[in-house]
Amino acid sequence: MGEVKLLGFWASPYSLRIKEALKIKGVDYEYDEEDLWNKSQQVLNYNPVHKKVPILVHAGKPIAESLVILEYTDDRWKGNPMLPQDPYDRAQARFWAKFIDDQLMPPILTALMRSGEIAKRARRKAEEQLNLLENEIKTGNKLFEGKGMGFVDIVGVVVAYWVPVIQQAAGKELLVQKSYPRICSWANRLLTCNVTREKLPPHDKLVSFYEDRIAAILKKASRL
Ligand SMILES: N[C@@H](CCC(=O)N[C@@H](CS)C(=O)NCC(=O)O)C(=O)O
Repeated sequence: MGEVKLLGFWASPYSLRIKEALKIKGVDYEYDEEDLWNKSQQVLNYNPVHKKVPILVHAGKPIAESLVILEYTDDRWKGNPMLPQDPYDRAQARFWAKFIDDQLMPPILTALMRSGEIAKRARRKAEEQLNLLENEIKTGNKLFEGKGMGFVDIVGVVVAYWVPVIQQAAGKELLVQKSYPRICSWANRLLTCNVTREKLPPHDKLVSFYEDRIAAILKKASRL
């Protein structure tokens, strides 16, 4: 099948997805920890478009973007499928994964990591999106049952682990049990799964990483 290498970053929720997927598939790989403030030539060569990690290199060929890598991994190593088998269910899984990355996380991150009017506006948007997800889970959508780690579950770990960490680092509350009980139950199920628990970055180290990031972002914004 060829050699597998993952270029990642310890605090990256996107890198974690690929670590989980490779674990689920039972694929051995070499791991290169990247310095995102001093990117290696491999990152620039393998992902010239975004210059971001994760990047999976399989038999010398690079694949970038976590959702694309997850699909590649599922197609390439057939055991323990992550996407559902039924075409409609697969489409739904892709839809909700994209929703999490494109619609839900950006306003949450802005609400938590910025200040003032920008944060306030983002918070309203984030609440709207969280309500959409809460209502979707309420309909009984099977993708959020959190039984085993499917495609949407793996993507959802960013909501389950990173959002509470960033909330703590920012000293703000947004995703809370009393407002979003179904999202929080799903998140708790994801975090009790062994594959997730084994791979998560250490909690306190991650909080302090985000405290520094938030301080840097706010300092930069105050100079503008
Ligand atoms: N949409 C990308 C996001 C990846 C991403 O944002 N990676 C961050 C680390 S968490 C990165 O490499 N940042 C470097 C940079 O922005 O220059 C994915 O799903 O893989």
